[in-house]
Amino acid sequence: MVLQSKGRRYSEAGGHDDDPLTRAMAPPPNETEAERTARLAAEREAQLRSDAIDEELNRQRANEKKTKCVRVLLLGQSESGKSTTLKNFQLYHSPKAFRTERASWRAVVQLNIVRSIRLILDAMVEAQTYSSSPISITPRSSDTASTPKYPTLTAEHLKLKMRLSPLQQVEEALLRKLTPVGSMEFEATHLSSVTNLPYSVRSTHSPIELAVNSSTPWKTAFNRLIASATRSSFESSRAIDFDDPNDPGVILHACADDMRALWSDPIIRELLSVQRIRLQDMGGFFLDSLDRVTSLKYVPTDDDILRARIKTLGVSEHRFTLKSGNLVSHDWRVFDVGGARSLRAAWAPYFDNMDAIIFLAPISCFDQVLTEDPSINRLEDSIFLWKAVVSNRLLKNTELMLFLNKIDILKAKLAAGVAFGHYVVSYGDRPNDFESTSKYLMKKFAGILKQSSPQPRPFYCHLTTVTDVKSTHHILNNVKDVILRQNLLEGNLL
Ligand SMILES: Nc1nc2c(ncn2[C@@H]2O[C@H](COP(=O)(O)OP(=O)(O)OP(=O)(O)O)[C@@H](O)[C@H]2O)c(=O)[nH]1
Ligand SMILES: [Mg+2]
Repeated sequence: MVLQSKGRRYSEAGGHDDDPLTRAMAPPPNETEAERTARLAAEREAQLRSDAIDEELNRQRANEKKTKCVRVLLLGQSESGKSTTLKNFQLYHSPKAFRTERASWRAVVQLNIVRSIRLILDAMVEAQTYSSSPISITPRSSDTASTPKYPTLTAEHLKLKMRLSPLQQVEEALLRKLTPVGSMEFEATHLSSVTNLPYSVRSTHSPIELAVNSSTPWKTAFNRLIASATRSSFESSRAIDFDDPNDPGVILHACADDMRALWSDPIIRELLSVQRIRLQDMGGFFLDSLDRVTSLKYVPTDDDILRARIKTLGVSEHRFTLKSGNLVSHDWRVFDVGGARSLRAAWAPYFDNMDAIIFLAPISCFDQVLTEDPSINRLEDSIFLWKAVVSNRLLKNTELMLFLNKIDILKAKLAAGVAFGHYVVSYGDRPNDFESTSKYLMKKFAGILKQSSPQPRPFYCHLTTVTDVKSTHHILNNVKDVILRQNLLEGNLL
């Protein structure tokens, strides 16, 4: 029963329904039959329109649901291979865009060559300095008895050294190209030091390396050139102005014979060996391809781009869309961060809301130390980082994919007789071969996951060489499947 009083309507329950919307919707008090029929027809039509809109909205929502975002973070110490893994994703999912950047990578490869040569020249200076004085270099503190003997450099070596001095100009020109004028974000303007030296030597080298802040578009230095190119890989070679007399490639080409002579010289090889400098194990090693990479018309191949080394300072992101078999597509976002110690504080904000982490541990580095802290062994640092990641509660629901990386270098090192057990004491006198060492390390990392994870988690581990496109694509496909399956199982993508 409804009581009417002073124009207001009250229900028996004592409430009132003088809601303005209800009043506006109420039929006029003196509605005729014809008006009523017309009103009901209009209401029916409005209802039909509203239903159609609802249907369209539901369809759109269903479509949006089908395109969910999968977020993957690449973690690991500096030089572990994070950016190289990101390059693999780019090469796989956006090959055309990847290849239009060849002109930028050409400069990085050239800079990498200059760095390798400079390391040899530095080693020669060191040999000259110490040749007539007592040598203070020791392979490890425990090996003080074994004092390395430097080979004697000849006048020809010193001539070579002098003839290669124009490379300093090349280095400066390349750095000017790669680092925009006045950019305060580019902290580093020098090249990397050697980190596979004996502990006592390493601290004497300055640890600054060419780095780019990914928030700064360093590749725009080459945009003028790239803009004129079409997007095919063949055309991208035209993006390079080969006739530019100031192209650093001109001096590099002129120095090619001397660089080759230096790198193939047996005395220089011996000198590097005494100083425990294995250039071929370092990122950005191109000395075995000098003919090709110093040719005047050199354009980097995909493989060269994967091998080129430039340190990351900021955060890079790569997006791509993947269609699954059932036609549901997912947007993927892969984040690459800087791995140097001073940059690790920037990782934490990315921990929230990550579906998976690909953690890279370069296991060939068992005999090396961190550039940023020569008192820390690189393998030890990777293990420490892995433990920190697996035990982090924010990441307890994040899928972890471990890449024990740089196995090509590990194999070469073991074959060259570098003793794993000498650096990893707990390994004891087990065989110094790849099968045994890799198995030992897998067990070690698996054990840490088991012990330190806040909840039981599967151990996904791959032995990788991420500079190898073919095997890496195979592994990344597998990783993508696992991430997708797990996320679908957990309902994150439904
Ligand atoms: N031989 C070999 N070289 C590798 C492998 N993985 C990476 N590299 C090289 O090692 C160097 C360092 O790799 P990056 O991908 O730049 O390392 P990063 O983890 O991004 O390093 P930061 O940016 O300093 O954190 C590059 O020159 C790579 O080409 C590998 O499996 N084998
Ligand atoms: Mg990087």
